Amino acid sequence: MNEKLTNIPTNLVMGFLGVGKTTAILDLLKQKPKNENWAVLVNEFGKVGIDGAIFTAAGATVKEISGGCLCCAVALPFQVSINRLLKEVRPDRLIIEPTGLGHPKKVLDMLVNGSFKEVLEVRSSICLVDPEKLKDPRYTSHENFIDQIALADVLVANKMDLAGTEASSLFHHWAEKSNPLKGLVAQTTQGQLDIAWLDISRNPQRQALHPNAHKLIKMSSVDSVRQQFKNEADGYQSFGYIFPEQSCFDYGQLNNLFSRLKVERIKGIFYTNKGWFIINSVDGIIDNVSSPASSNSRIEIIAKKGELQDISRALSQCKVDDKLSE
Ligand SMILES: Nc1nc2c(ncn2[C@@H]2O[C@H](COP(=O)(O)OP(=O)(O)OP(=O)(O)O)[C@@H](O)[C@H]2O)c(=O)[nH]1
Ligand SMILES: [Mg+2]
Repeated sequence: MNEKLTNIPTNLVMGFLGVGKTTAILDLLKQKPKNENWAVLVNEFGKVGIDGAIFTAAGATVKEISGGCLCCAVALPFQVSINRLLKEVRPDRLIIEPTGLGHPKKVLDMLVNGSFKEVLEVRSSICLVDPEKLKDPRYTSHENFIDQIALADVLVANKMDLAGTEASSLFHHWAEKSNPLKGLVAQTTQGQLDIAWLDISRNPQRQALHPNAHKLIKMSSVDSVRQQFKNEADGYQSFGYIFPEQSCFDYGQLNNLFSRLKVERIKGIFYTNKGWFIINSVDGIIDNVSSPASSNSRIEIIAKKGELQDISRALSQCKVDDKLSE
């Protein structure tokens, strides 16, 4: 009979949309001791999950929960998925990537005080911050952004290659004013974290400043025939599209379309005339990485509320011949 699972080291890797959470977890997985088995649970705001495929392509054991955030819309699937992961994988460590739009308080409460109390040992919560965002009051006044920083034990400035001196000193100011002080403050690029930071202990004295700010995400619209999904919460909207298996897109036209969109975040997996690609865009910087074949082409776009309309037609116009007819 299997031994009862207890005290599995568990970490949250949080931070606002596109700050580099997935990049950081992929880097941590490369540092994982060979004899250990880690599981990753990733949560996406939109219904069309992309990060799960990125982790799977990197060979990680992953469960993806999409279509809301862990604390509200998908709280139940969250608990079911953790149970399943623990049972199937019996991991030596569990890493959780909550959606960048989520509020971490309820997630931490569920892990620390809920039914996982005996099973998981929650260690440091790591928050990544893009220092340039600290210059923009639209972020620094966003309650979820503030509380991701407030509840972190380890605070890391990522994207230091893009950070100017003003942004860098703002980051230090935020770190210094945190109370209790952070267990560790660091700066990095490409999400390079030291694996030892995962074992820094959690400080239960950390308090959310806006514990009730986060509003329940509702799946505002699901068109299951056309495979189009919309979601909305806390001033943001997501649009998700899943395309028929045989769709093939023109690589150049897709990139042209994405470069014209003024949105917060684009994540997609596409079969194109140049092969399979993962497309990632934050702050207008588009990053394409070739990818193993996936089940279908799909995309998730997140924009501030009212700043994006349905782009299904524009996407369809980027299609070339279907794969099956090649
Ligand atoms: N310039 C620069 N880009 C980075 C750095 N770290 C990550 N990125 C890029 O930022 C984009 C988003 O990275 P992700 O790791 O997907 O970010 P995320 O926080 O997981 O995004 P969401 O899950 O959508 O919130 C990708 O294109 C990364 O390659 C960095 O240090 N510098
Ligand atoms: Mg991610």
